[in-house]
Amino acid sequence: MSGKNLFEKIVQAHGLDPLPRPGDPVELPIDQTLTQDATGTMACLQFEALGAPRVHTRRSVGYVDHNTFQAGFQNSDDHRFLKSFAARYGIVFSGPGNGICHQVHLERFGVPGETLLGSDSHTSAGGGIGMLAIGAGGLDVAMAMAGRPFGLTCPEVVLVRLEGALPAWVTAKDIVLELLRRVSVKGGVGRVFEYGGPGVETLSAPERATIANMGAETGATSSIFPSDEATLSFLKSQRREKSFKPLSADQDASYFDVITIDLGKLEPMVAQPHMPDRVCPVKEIEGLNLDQVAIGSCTNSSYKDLATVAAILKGRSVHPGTSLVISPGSRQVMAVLAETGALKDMIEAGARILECTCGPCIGIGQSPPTDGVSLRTFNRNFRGRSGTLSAKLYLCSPEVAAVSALKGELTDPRSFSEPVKVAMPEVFPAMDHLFFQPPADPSAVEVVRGPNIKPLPMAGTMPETLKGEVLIRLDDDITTDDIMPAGAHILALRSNIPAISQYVFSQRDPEFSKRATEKGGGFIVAGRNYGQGSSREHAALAPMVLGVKGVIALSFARIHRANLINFGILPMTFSKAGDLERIQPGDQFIVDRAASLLKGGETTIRVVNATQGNSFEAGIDLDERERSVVLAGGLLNHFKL
Ligand code: MIC
Ligand code: SF4
Repeated sequence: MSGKNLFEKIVQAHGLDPLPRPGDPVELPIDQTLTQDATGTMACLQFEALGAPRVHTRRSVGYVDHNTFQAGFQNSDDHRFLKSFAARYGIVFSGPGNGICHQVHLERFGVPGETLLGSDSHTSAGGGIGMLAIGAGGLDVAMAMAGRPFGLTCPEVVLVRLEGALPAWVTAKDIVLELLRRVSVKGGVGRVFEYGGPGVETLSAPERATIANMGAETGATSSIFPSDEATLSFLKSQRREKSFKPLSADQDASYFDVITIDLGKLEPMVAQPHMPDRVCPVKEIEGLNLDQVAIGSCTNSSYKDLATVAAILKGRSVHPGTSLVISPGSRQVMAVLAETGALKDMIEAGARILECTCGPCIGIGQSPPTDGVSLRTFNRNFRGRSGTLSAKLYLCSPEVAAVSALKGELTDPRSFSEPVKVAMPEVFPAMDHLFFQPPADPSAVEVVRGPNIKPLPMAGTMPETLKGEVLIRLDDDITTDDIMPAGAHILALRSNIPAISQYVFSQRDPEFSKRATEKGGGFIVAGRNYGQGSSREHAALAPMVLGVKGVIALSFARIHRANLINFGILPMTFSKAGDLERIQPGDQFIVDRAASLLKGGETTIRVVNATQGNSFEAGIDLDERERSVVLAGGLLNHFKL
């Protein structure tokens, strides 16, 4: 019998014994949860609907980090609601300005070996310190807060073996960009990437977190690193060494597959518009003029990242044709940058310093000009995500970004100067007084709601026959940003589903919402990897409100598929690509006996195209729990039945 990999060790320590096999439905106990403002209001309303008096996890933290713009009362009301909700139900509250959830969670709350479920796709960043950290929809996180295990399909575990050490100017970001180049934005679906090999020990915990974070762009369920000396030294710098626990895979552990990356052979990389897997070496497209350079986000806003940026900028000046904007990942990062003078170096070089927030990453402020080119240290470059539909977004490391900001054009830093070295502080300021701990007796706490916080919409049980028109036909890799766009204006409506529903597909097809309402709903058809990207359940909840009954795609992204099920929308898969090609928008579909067939455990269903007078077979490959959830009209109904 072979030894165990890290994923198996962690799930076994959480009571999954015998170990599940890839493809098995799993109920994973959750130790910690995190929520953020953009997905958190819904998760809170759902938690309330479950009727639990208090959270049941070891630790739940509620962050406000995405929309801290407060243009109008909507945001501010959400923040107030979230703060009072946290106090009422036993959640630690991290308010606006404290920093981006993944960075702060790593610094102050992450524990190697524990499970973390977050209502944000980049929750996987926790894998940088050996957590089994998974992104999910808000309703799944609400269930976990209420003490229920997380239902998922057991992933295949792939070893990413790192060999050698990174050359000068090549970084952790280039490792994950290389992974994306090789496996694509679909290559991680149904998988966990587990890192091993001698190259691992050359990487610090924040560097590992960069990789685990952006593993989300491959569609992976999670990414995980061992917990070792580097983890201990990170936790010591946070005065949290008590949370340390060594963790590694057995020497003879077995894996579904092995990907080897020779770090010594990597070079600075860049992802081109409009997908994070359109990766090439920087030198191939060097010289590209830049309107904007944006440094920050949960992928690259650690102290090491930003101190390196400051050292590059020190005594120099940002190119006059380029706007450089920097958003530190957390207050402690910002405080140490201030203390060491690095902040002054950034300011004097001409950088525009923002609050510690997601900000430009999600189109909240700093949108590039029309047709503008923006180089970003972020993790997503989907069309329109910056708030400017015609902008072109490129993704790179902080080093490439800083050097390019000085030149005003995309630059391979190896041609720039000797590599810079930064000293890491031995200890970071904890600033724990800036987290609000919930009171032991919450009976006096009132949950405060503003007028933008609307009641939770619920679907009815699934009808026997699904009927309606094809509302939209889409191609491969449709993102949740396509389905439910981001940006300051729309994000302010995250707790107002009737209002946000008017924006479904608004950047692709501005008439979608109106048409869906007029037709009384219908179907969405799409290619591969439908719903990749964010965990936002609004991309399922809003279509549900518009009457969408089913989505037929060649394949689905993990979190979005789960969200569709959670809101009673049936995900179906085309058996043949040709079936998708034949469909025209406006075709009338009838799926007879859908509920009975689903109940009976059938794995295929016949879809009749009444307009074209033909029919095709679609897969309904749902496990038992998923079937009952869809039949009940969603997870909340299922739970209450
Ligand atoms: C994102 O990066 O797309 C977000 C915004 O963080 C989302 C969550 C959301 O839409 O609120 C995510 O990654 O899950
Ligand atoms: Fe925030 Fe961007 Fe990270 Fe999402 S990817 S959590 S928007 S910084």
